Amino acid sequence: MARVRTWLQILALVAALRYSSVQVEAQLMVGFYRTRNCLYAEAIVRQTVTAAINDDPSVAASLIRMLFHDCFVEGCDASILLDASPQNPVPEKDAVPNVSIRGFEVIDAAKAALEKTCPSTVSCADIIALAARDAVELSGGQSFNMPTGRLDGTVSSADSAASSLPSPLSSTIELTQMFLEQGLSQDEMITLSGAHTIGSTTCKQIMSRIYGFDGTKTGVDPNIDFDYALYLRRLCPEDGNTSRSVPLDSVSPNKFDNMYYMNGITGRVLFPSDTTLFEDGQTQFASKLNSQNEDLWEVKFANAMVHMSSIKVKTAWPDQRGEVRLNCRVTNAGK
Ligand code: HEM
Ligand SMILES: *[C@@H]1O[C@H](CO)[C@@H](O)[C@H](O)[C@H]1NC(C)=O
Ligand SMILES: CC(=O)N[C@H]1CO[C@H](CO)[C@@H](O)[C@@H]1O
Repeated sequence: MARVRTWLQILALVAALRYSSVQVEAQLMVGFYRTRNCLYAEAIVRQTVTAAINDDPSVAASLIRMLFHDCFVEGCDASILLDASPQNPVPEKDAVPNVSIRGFEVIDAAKAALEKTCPSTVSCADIIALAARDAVELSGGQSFNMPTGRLDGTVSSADSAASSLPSPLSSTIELTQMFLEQGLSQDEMITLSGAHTIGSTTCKQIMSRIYGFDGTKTGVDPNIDFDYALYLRRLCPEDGNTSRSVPLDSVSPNKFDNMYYMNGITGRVLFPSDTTLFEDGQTQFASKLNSQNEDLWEVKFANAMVHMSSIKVKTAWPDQRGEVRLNCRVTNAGK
């Protein structure tokens, strides 16, 4: 009896998830702000992002990662932008995996420009999604339509960030599970990991793979190409400054191409969570395919970005959980 009840609960949950995701996708739409009298919403974001990237190309990677982190924690609702406040002393922004997200000032600049042209109209969540889309294209990736119509959330917590975001030490099974929990497939997980074709990390994140690695004479993780490890050791000397930056893709660090997968098949990716995609029998084949067919991967990447950016979006008016924030760093109630 208890077992039957459990099954019924699972079925009900599956039905509910289905229903809610269908509803959500029906409500986001390409060009939403044209229907809200804000013809130039996307152009204004684009202009701001272009200026920021011209000024500092490394901003592109941060903006793409920002969308990933926003969407995986409480849905794509700009919760990642909220600053600490007395009511919410430890927001998502301050969670451990978030330490290095940058680019908040680009979102602020776009929001300020939008508030002048279309007051209280364009959500911060949509700005994040559009900025990430533009960052892909401006770094040489595919251009694609990004549906809009998200509302901004009113909750943000470091705890949920810590539990929903994958760790760079995750295995294929763990990565797959975490993406599935967000409604994304294993293939989408592999496809989206290709974003590690731009951007950087710091030495401290990789030291344990290139020095004193357990059980090897060289001290290097045997899943890393040895010449690549020597190159990394030059960038990150053993007793040097571990805050120095290391490109995720050492071949074309600022170009949004499929080099991540080419690097991966030769053991030249940085995190265990990258390496596993090329070593595990479940993911090896798809990773290799992405290395061989850049056009296919670019299209899959665009589709997966659109899918990711629909995770648990808030679109219904009026709804206490959703609003168009006036300042992306605080909720309209001042929290
Ligand atoms: C599959 C699970 C993933 C893990 C475990 C992971 C982990 C990481 C880690 C540890 C960093 C370095 C952060 C730092 O040291 O500053 C990083 C950087 C980055 N990640 Fe991921 N990531 C994953 C998936 C994704 C996805 C889905 C995207 C976007 C679609 C993404 C985009 C990026 C970008 C662009 C950077 C460079 C950021 C910068 O230069 O500021 N990652 N990731
Ligand atoms: C370490 O490197 C970072 C980034 O390059 C720099 O900001 C910092 O000042 C350096 N610290 C020391 C002690 O040299
Ligand atoms: C730079 C930054 O915001 N660091 C924070 C990251 O998260 C830890 C743990 O919550 C905080 O102690 C840091 O201040």
